[in-house]
Amino acid sequence: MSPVRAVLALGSNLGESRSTLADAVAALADHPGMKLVGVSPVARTRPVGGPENQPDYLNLVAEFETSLDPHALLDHCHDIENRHHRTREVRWGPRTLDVDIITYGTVHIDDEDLTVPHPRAAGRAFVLQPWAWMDPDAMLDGVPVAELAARAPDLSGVELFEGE
Ligand code: PH2
Ligand code: MG
Ligand code: MG
Repeated sequence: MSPVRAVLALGSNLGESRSTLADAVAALADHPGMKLVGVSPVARTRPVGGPENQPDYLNLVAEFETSLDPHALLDHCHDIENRHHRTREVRWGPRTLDVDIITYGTVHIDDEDLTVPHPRAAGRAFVLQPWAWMDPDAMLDGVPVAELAARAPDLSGVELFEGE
């Protein structure tokens, strides 16, 4: 199988989020079927959905060249989440680490385990804005990511994270 470009989105709003995200990108890349192509700057983002009063998130997007098929890539993402003690309790609730597959080449998948492109990515600035920072020419299903970011309802809650 020839390698495919996959875009992954990472988020964290519990624990040492900045180092969790850095460790997770390194762990994702540390696999024979994965090669890191690019990482976005980190965004500090207000939570979208989920319980009231959860902490702000740090989010980033990373692009990989992968020889894993989509479900093997999903398993790899879950492995890395589990290493960071991710528990799955409240939908959209606070988490140490979330790793989502946003795109897998231009492939469309919709089965019980995986929907690609990610079904909500086109409307989420916490994914789109870091992605556009990383790759100003990126496209999602034929639409410029930067354009989608500009009209996403949560754009005002997304800012560049410069450390604290
Ligand atoms: N992830 C969610 C739901 N809401 N909000 C922000 N700001 N960042 C996230 O990563 C996020 C969210 C579901 O995975
Ligand atoms: Mg998610
Ligand atoms: Mg997820």
